[in-house]
Amino acid sequence: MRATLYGWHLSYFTGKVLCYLRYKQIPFDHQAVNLLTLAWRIKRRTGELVMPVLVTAEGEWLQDSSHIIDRLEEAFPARPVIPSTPVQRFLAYLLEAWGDEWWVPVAMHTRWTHAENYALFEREAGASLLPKSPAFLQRLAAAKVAKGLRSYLPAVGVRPEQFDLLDAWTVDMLDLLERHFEQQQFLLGARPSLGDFGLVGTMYGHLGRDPWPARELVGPRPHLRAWIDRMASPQSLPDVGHDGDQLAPTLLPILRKICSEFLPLVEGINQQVRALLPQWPSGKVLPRRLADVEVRLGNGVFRRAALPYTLWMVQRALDCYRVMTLDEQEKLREFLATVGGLSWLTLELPRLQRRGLRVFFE
Ligand SMILES: N[C@@H](CCC(=O)N[C@@H](CS)C(=O)NCC(=O)O)C(=O)O
Repeated sequence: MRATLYGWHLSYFTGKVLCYLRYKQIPFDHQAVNLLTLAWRIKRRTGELVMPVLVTAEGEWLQDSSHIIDRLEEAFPARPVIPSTPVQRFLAYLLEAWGDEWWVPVAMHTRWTHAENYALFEREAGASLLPKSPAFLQRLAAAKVAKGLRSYLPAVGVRPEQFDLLDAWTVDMLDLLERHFEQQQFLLGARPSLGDFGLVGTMYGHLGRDPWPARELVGPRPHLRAWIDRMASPQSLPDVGHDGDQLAPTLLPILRKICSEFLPLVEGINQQVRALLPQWPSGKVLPRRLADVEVRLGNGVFRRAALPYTLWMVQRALDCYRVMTLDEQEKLREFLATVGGLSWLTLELPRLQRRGLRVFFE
């Protein structure tokens, strides 16, 4: 039996897993998940109405792109996506968390604020949900899902008063990425790492495919376009490891921004989650979102709801630091000090476990 990936090209986290499976050359069938599978089979097995889900060749249902990748890295060690040297290893996890979590407002804003994107969503979501139904039912089904997704916009920070700030941030960051991909094939060097798969979530299904951002944001940046295309249609690279701990100078301004923007967001979420800790029973899932966190963005202040799940993603990076040798930890600290990121290592996150889209205290 081959693995089956349930998800849509439109979906952020499906894009991440799709690109990963292709790069790893893992045999799989891709099924654009339909309503019955989404609302019944997936819901029953994972407790969530969510994509992507991967059913392994052994028939196990895996949910959460990071969990899927962790499991597949064990089963398919060729072309590892987790570097073995300390700085790159930590950065691969950190970039994954940043790609998965930080970029969500950009992906949602560029899709839902520009009406011209809706035709593609309506067509693909409708045909996937109800493949054999008349077009008007497909349109209704797509509209229902669209309504659910739009209802998340304010929580993730897509609020009209923040559009200008978000647009300006996006242009600056895409310019930094363009400069980087002009110099290097992938974020950490000549082969993709977990970090590239995190970032491609936003870039594949949303910015690279929705007509407005594909034309206005990605089109004018040919090196970014080429990276998205490389991620989506990977060349077969020789099965050797990553390039050691060297990093391209063009990655450094990106890392500095991650430390000056994403780290404060994580600290803000952690503050709220820690405040719950004394009275919250272990094993009981936390609310999916808490109150707003404010972070400085460019010349302004950006507000978005705290998602406790984000801490689980960062915990992955900190776990990789914890098990390093003292010498490796020292090398990582030395590097992080140069990009303003030492505080990543002193974050005191409560120990979290994941259930579906939520987390709980151990
Ligand atoms: N952290 C999960 C997130 C999965 C996720 O949020 N998927 C979106 C589609 S891209 C979804 O199904 N969302 C439904 C919801 O949030 O209720 C992962 O990495 O797989």
